[in-house]
Amino acid sequence: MLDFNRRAQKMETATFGMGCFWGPESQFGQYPGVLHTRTGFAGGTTAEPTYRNMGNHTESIQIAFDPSLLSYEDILRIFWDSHDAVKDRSYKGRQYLSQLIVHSTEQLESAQKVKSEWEKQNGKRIGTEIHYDLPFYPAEDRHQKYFLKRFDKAMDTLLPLFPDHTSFVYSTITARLNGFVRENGRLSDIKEEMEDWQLNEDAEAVLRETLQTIRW
Ligand code: MHO
Repeated sequence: MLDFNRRAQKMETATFGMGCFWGPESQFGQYPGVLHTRTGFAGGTTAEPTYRNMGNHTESIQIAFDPSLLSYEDILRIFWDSHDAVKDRSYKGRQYLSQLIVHSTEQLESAQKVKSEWEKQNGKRIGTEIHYDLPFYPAEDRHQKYFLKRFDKAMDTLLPLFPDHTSFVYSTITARLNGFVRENGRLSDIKEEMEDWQLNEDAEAVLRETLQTIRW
């Protein structure tokens, strides 16, 4: 099967919650340094969280990114600029908390640095919970690439390009398109960026043809 993932020099993981996970999956899917995205639950202790039985977990997204294209500090600035991390978000238990899971001491140091810079610049205290390397539990299929899946015609064209649902979710092109359908990024920018993905020739041809003919 063809591979529609941007080839990366380095790959790092970032995990965070900032309210209903559909929105941030779409927002972060648009950035050229982001390789793939997924939604899930994190930050709690209860076993086997699901959407209907989240326990003490928080709706979160997890992204794979290439730090040579998008730094972790930039991700954190976007994160804190894109939601209200100051107000108490606990009106629905822990479901919509502002939360950051760091995966290394370097990420923790970046978080402390960017947090205090942001607080100084904005004159407010950030209330984000920060945890060290807690597990991330992927959400059910229907919550992955949620906005893209609202476009039935486009899905009829896209799904057959992938051997299974997992490859559909973990691809760079579906991350970008899930952004595009919410006006996070433009189709022309995706086409241009694709030149740098280092796709094999067949995959590139199929993808370009698809983007040319797809109906929304
Ligand atoms: N208000 C939204 C939240 C969904 S999000 C996955 C809804 O129920 O449609 O929490």
